[in-house]
Amino acid sequence: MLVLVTGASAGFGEAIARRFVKEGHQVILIARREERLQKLQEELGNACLKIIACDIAKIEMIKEGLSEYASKIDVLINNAGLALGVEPFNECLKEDFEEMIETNILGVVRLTHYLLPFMVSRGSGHIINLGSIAGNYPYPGGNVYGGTKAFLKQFSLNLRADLVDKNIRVSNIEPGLCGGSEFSIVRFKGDRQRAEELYKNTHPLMPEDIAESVFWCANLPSHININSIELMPTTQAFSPFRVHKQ
Ligand code: 8X3
Repeated sequence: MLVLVTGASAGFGEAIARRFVKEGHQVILIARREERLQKLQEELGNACLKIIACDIAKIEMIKEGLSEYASKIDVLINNAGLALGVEPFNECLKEDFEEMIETNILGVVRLTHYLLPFMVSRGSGHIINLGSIAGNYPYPGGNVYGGTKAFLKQFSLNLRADLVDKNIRVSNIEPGLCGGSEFSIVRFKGDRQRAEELYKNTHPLMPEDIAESVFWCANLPSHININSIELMPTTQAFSPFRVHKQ
């Protein structure tokens, strides 16, 4: 299979790329950080057909980079995404929530809109979106991030409705607490200590666990569509509703 992974220079994206290459598949990788992408490409060797060092918001540049391969992509993995800040929404910065919407929603929609017609005309393909438990359950400070992930969940299900007669699969992977990536360092605006605290003395998921679920979805027989997978570490669960008392 030829697999396109966004946000591929670290974390989930890197682990997903490695997982597919390990089983003999080919990958194309998109991410902002060119040096890291180049290093990964060197490691992956011939299995990595191309790297595109570009922000997911720059769809025209991505289209140009993909032009030779667009009609051949079997699996699109919309992984690029971020949480920026954990303040209540009334204290959120405009540039932060706009960047989350730009990357987590528009980045996915634009790239999917570009590649889907190729899959439809070929009569095969699989779109795998990286959602989050934050799209299923609200938590304080999740506001716009949770909203973007809820969008991905519903977008994935609605694509299924459109594509039922096209032999194209759509899956939404919804991880909970996951360490081993830069996700929380970005979420806490570079506060590494706070990010480390979050994962300390617990046993979070790791990027390889997410990669495993993505790989499993993509490698099931083609008549099986996994609509969604919600996965949490065993050490994460639900809290009671919060009640404010005067
Ligand atoms: C984020 C999941 O549990 O770190 O997508 O808030 S969690």
